[in-house]
Amino acid sequence: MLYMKTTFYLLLTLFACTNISFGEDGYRLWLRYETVKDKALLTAYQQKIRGICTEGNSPVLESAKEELTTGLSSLLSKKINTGTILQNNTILIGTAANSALIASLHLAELLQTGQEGYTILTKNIQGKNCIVIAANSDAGVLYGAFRFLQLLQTNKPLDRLSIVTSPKINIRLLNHWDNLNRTVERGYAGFSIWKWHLLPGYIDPRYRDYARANASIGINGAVINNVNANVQILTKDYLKKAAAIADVLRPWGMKVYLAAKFSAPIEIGKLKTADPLDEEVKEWWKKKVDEIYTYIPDFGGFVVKANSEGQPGPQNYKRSHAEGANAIADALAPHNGIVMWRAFVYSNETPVDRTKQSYNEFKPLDGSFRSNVILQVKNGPLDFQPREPFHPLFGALPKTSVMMEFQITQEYLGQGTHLVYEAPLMKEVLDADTYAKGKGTTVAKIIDGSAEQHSLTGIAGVSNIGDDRNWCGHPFAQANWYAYGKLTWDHSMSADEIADEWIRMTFSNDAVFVKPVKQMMLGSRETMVRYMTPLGLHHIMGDGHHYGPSPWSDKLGRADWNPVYYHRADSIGIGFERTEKGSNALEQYMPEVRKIYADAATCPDEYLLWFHHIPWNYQMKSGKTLWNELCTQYYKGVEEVRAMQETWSKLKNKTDPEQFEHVTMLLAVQEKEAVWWRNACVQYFATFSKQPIPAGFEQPEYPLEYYKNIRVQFAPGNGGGN
Ligand code: GCW
Repeated sequence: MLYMKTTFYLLLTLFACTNISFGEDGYRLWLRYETVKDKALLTAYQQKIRGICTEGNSPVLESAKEELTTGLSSLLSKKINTGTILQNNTILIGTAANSALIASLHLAELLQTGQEGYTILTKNIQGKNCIVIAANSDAGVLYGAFRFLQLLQTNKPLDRLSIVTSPKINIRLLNHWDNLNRTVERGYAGFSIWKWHLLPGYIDPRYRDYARANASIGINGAVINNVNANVQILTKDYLKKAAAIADVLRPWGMKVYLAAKFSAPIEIGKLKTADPLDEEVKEWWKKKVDEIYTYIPDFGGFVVKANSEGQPGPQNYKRSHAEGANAIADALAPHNGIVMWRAFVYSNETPVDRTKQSYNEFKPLDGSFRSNVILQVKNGPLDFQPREPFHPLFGALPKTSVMMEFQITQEYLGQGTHLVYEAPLMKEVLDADTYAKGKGTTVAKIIDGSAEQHSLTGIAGVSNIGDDRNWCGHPFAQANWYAYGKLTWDHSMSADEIADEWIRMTFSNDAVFVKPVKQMMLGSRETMVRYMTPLGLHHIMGDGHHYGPSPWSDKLGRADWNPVYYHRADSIGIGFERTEKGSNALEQYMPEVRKIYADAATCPDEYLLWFHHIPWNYQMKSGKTLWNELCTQYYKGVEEVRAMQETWSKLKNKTDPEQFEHVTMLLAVQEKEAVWWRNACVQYFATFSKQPIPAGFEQPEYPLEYYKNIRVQFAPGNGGGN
């Protein structure tokens, strides 16, 4: 045993002495806890941190203690003692309820930390120099422990700590679009991490690491199955499996939620109807929910995708979405469970403008949902495109709790191969001004409940996690999981700040590495917009799998599934007219927002073709014609990917060789695909503009027909059953 311990510390020292670590496979995510490289800092940290003092016990507190102990011993390359006696240079952790020491401090900070927040303070207690991590709940202590470790991981000073924080949003979830057969809808990182067939008997150690990672960024729950739900999840066998997952997640402050299929009363309840106003149906949901709570006592609730993309829903029975949601919500209410009812709906009749549907459907229902129903609204009115304006439902439903749904997985954002840092996209939406209650009513203030005084607040991110060794496929895709989590806790953080933390924790604190990588990440989303859908274009990707460009597609079953429906290119120009001259989708926004977008002259370039059909020779703000600007954007996008390759190539000796190679290869794929997007789109749109690609730009390698004939077979994430 002693021998093993010595070897462990020897190894730690060995790693600490070298500049880089080898064989980094990404499994540890941002929780690597590599020994602090800066010698002076390491010594300072070692002196300040001798041990951990904690009183009381609970599974969550145990997690906090364990994480701190392993994290600190690795970061500081020394043994960390834990005990109940306060000594000099100890970290005191706990709540006033479980620690008499903390209670005796009467910390005013705890009045501001709410249920899940925490405070981290440098404090002299009874003549001893301490660091206090205190909270009102064990979960708060856990979040504080992770934050403290993060301070060391990112080499921050510990001298005058005075952190007081609490999450701005209460329900902070991942949505897994994971099928019971372990395929993942729109997943690009392998199969589902949930080994359903082996549950509940075999508990993959990965579940715990998954929970740790989520806790480290403040995520407090997960919907573990696809919104295109398989009704089996609500059967006894599967509930036992879900309960086994819940047991692993619970000590890390996470709750399990399930996606429920509206027709469950028929499919597994053997009833004749799923009509939400039918007494037997209501009774069925009540019994089912009661049963779930016998397996999972802290079950969070359901997400429901109804009357959307073929899923059954209340409209099958001529009932409204509110009537549907309320019937299920009533069953959950006695247990404090919630229903997250998705607003991503569209009717069977092809509409004038698909982006108007969700608002048209839900706006009239404001005020008719139960208090435990929260409407889950995608960030934009269409569908997770590289860029969309914010969804007009944000700010339009003052009497309804509304939560955000982001897509972390990169369905439309380069899938598994493109380096796209999504925090700028998320921030763009969160910071958008709805003007719902005057200037400054941002989307963030709608979803954190502050604008309209809602206490049921939530945010969901469609997970990008799979069973790939590194969890997310692309090493940089981990940053999107991380950034999403950070923003769920504090949407006022900047994309820059979050990237900075992530790079330092995941790769290195070396400024020579951090600076260029951060720059590359921060620009990457705009770069992707440029080579895929510049100037407000949208939905011009491949059919079904959504991989690669296909702006010419016009043969799909419904008009609004086809790219041509969205770009509307013709001999005059390009773009979807959404002002009153066209579909008037703009009408769904507040007058101040309308004013910004209604006039092509003032509408920002980013949204021009989203809201306007613009003539090819229209003069843009840049002075160029629309056609020239469109080409310029596509070409610039490709150039920027090449610049990313250049930046990365210079960092060869600054990071782990395995990861370096991985990213190098993926950037090469991204460059090829960016060129594919550019060449396909520019040549296709040229058939309408009847203008050549401007002089000076490299000519596409192949003619348009070549790109039209590319058939992508077996692209991941598409189909596979649920
Ligand atoms: O973007 C679309 C996806 C579907 C998905 C749907 C939804 C789960 O292509 O795969 O289905 O959105 O959000 O329901």
